[in-house]
Amino acid sequence: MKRIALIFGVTGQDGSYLTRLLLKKGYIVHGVKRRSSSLNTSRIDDIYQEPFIKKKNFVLHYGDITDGTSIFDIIKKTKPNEIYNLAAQSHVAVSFKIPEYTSNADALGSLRILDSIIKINPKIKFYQAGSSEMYGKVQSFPQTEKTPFYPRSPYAVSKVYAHWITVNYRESYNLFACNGILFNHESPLRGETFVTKKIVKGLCRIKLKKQKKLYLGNIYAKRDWGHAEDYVEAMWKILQYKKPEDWVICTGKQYSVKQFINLVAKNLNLKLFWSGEGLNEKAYSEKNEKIIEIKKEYFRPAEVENLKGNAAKAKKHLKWKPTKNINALIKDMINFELKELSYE
Ligand code: NAP
Ligand code: G4F
Repeated sequence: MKRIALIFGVTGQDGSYLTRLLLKKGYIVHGVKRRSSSLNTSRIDDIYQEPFIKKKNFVLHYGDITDGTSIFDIIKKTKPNEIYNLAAQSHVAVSFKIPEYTSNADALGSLRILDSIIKINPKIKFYQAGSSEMYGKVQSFPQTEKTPFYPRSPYAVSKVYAHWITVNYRESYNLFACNGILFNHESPLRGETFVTKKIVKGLCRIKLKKQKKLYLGNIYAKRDWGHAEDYVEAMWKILQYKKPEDWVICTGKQYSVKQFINLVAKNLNLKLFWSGEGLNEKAYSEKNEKIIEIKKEYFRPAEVENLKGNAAKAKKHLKWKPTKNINALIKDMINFELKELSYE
């Protein structure tokens, strides 16, 4: 019997990599996409061209994580063995602008799926896309499954709710429901307004003289950045483990946004000269052109300054470890961007 997976958030960065992984493993994959006035399937359209996929093994359904009726109907119709909840308003800064919607989608969305599972088939395995943002104002270092949460944004507060409702349904109804606590993971398919993609795209365009300047916010925040392709493998492993548990997935290495900028610039052979402090900090090119400036509008009302995880549990029990370091990630992102720019 072929295994059936249902992915909420199939059109996102992780949805795209997870779909490819599961199809390669022989799953039938159902994905939930939102109705949108412009096309929102660009990350998954080319999956149909892949030699490993039979068209009938990948099916898309219209639905929305804020709409309980569509969630219930899709789960009932597709009869999945595994559900991956990747759907979210996933931008932390935007969550301060649309806190109510973010909470509805990111917190209650998970509840809606869990509640449909107990009504339709409690044997369905469930993966919740948790986030290192839940550690927020970090209470210990590095962060593990035991580190207490201290969320710093409506996004992170919503993810904490989703985390605990997943634990609660696991304990109350004996569900195979798991939380992945994933640290930042990036790729060529990363959304354009996240900082790594913004930096890679911006510096590639500056290098090719298609753009003059890049505007950023807090470049002293530190993150533990991995590659999304590695992290979707962890999601799958989490649901294959002998019992349902919660897992930290990270690289254990930390860089500041400024270090990330410098690494991208080095890879592009762009020399950067930094000067000034705070909002006046700037980076200049060899020809003394202002390339990077800091803008207040990109700072958040509350910041998460310092994330670095410890994935010892996943390494030991899931036999998972990241295969791509920061340099491999940056090279992958740059190569993709330069190829895209060559079509412009
Ligand atoms: P992403 O690229 O922003 O993708 C989010 C997905 O959710 C998209 O398919 C989006 O659809 C969909 N979505 C948003 N609102 C929805 C709604 N109301 N109903 C149905 N679908 C909706 O995010 P990602 O980077 O792939 O992350 C996947 C998940 O992991 C998210 O839950 C995120 O919060 C979480 N996470 C991400 C990271 C990371 O570093 N990437 C780390 C930890 C946790 P559209 O394409 O139509 O917008
Ligand atoms: O790339 P970011 O927007 O990612 P952030 O806020 O860490 O959230 C991402 O990772 C989480 C996992 O920890 C996910 F749960 C979440 O869904 C998302 O995928 O920002 C990274 C850092 C922040 O400290 C931010 O203040 O970069 C700083 N930053 C500086 N200038 C900027 C910018 N962030 C963005 N997006 N844009 C800037 O211009």
